[in-house]
Amino acid sequence: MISGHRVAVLIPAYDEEASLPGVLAAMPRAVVDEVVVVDNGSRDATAAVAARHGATVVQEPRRGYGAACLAGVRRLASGELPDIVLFVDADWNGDPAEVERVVGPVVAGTADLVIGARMGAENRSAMPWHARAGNRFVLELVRTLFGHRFADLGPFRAIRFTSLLALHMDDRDWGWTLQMQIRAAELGLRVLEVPVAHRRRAIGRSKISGSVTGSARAGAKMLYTLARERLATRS
Ligand SMILES: Nc1nc2c(ncn2[C@@H]2O[C@H](COP(=O)(O)OP(=O)(O)O)[C@@H](O)[C@H]2O)c(=O)[nH]1
Ligand SMILES: [Mg+2]
Repeated sequence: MISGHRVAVLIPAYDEEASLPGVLAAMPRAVVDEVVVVDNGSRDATAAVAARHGATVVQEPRRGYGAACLAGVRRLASGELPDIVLFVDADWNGDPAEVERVVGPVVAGTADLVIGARMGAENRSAMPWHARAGNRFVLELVRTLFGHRFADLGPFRAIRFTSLLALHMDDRDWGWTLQMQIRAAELGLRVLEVPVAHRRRAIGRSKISGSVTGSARAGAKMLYTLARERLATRS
């Protein structure tokens, strides 16, 4: 609880038994009220590890990053409503102080969506070239097609819960973060990007940007999302 704001953390997880303990331990208790881990059909002990470390576990057997996030949002909407949702990847190893930096502007009422943008020199080595290139390409298309300028599509982000519900998110895959920021901007929400450090996954296996084909697959999903959003908003 921070200044009377209930903060829920949502972590989509697929085979993350190794990295979850570190992520869950890093969540500052002074800020975070509840952690929901969505086990997206993991073959390892993700669910048991998450529960043991105090998280609420939601099962979503239908695979997909967005599908997992949607399942988590549905759960949050059915309980004690949070004021703010913070999305955190299961391999996150940023500085715990960043949690407050990303949540802060929503608490202060100066932003509705705060995107942790992976900027700065230290990130250049942490993100493989194909992930960086894909990110840049997609963001350039967003600028051309929608006129919205973003520095990143990073997963680490905080959003006011009522704003999130107003976006009627439905992307079930890697287009999730892209859809969120396009819709937020189109709806006229106040979107802010704050720089965060991005370090290479310390433990466990990278499933997307760990390989060129992984990045390409995620990029293709994003282009699909981009086309869909463009057709929906300008028809
Ligand atoms: N829901 C869901 N999450 C996934 C899947 N694959 C990876 N993830 C999660 O998405 C996040 C990013 O995956 P990661 O492997 O770290 O990708 P990278 O950062 O690009 O290397 C992590 O929290 C993973 O657990 C999947 O198929 N479904
Ligand atoms: Mg990762």
